[in-house]
Amino acid sequence: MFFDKIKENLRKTKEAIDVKMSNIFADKKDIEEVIDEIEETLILSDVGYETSTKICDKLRADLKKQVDKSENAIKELLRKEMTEVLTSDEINLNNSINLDEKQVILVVGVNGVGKTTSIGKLAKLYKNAGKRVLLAAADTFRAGAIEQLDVWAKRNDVDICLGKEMQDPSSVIFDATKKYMNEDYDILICDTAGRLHNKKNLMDELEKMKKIIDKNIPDDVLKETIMVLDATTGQNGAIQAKSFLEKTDVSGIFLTKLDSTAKGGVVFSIVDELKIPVKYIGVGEGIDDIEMFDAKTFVDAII
Ligand SMILES: Nc1nc2c(ncn2[C@@H]2O[C@H](COP(=O)(O)OP(=O)(O)OP(=O)(O)O)[C@@H](O)[C@H]2O)c(=O)[nH]1
Ligand SMILES: [Mg+2]
Repeated sequence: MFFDKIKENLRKTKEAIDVKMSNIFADKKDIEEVIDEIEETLILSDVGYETSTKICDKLRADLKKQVDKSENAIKELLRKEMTEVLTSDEINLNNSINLDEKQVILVVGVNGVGKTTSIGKLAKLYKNAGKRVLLAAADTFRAGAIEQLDVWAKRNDVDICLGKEMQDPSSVIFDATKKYMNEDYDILICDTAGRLHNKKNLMDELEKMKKIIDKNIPDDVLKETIMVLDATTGQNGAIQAKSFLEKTDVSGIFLTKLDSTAKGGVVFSIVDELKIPVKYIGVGEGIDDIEMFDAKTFVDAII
């Protein structure tokens, strides 16, 4: 049931990869030709050039070692290689999600990617796990942003520190971290602006907020910076993420809107190139449209 839901949510990406793959096998071709076409399919599905090449090089090497070169056997190997990209030792997996750990999560990302909505979903996830959740509305720049997060707080019946429009966002984070400590919450999730007067401004503000979190929150609380990325932007989103990362550290990714795009293959290029784990995925606009990312389940759903 659970697996069927994921499969349905990732249907567009599956169509882009799996259906094309079946066409490759439909005509009799030699094995080299098959792998070349698989590589092309992956590149066209936003897996990214380098990551696709890497996966297919390994596939070629694997296939040399085995006799069975049927469609099923090749797909099985492909699933293995693709899962490995997502679970490689190089990725900092010290932070597999632990719903039981105390944590402060700073949510960052450019405007419109789905930060506020994703915070609403996370709040429900943690609340359902029995945690006391506090939200901080530190996007004081865009008109209406504070009210938007407040709506999610009310929907979830969790507390919130409300900034005032144009208030210094760091002062909202200051108040929220104090309240988190004084009132012994489990989870603090902070919304931030996707856009300020300019990009340098935005990065400087994020650094300021991180410093305040570091100062006010002791080391036994996990501190996360989650970057939200919009999957519908495919490779462009991956490039955008790279430039973001030059300026600020990120501990995990929340990849949104996978329900409405065929570009879900971008997961592989993000994880492979940025070496940052995808921790959550967004699969719709509703409060329950969130999944904790699992590499094997993801790969099995699209191939
Ligand atoms: N289909 C789909 N839509 C989503 C998902 N996550 C967010 N959205 C939609 O994306 C749009 C933008 O979401 P917001 O949460 O306002 O994005 P934001 O990053 O906070 O935007 P700013 O505050 O303007 O920077 C809304 O229409 C959301 O409903 C998702 O997983 N799937
Ligand atoms: Mg927002």
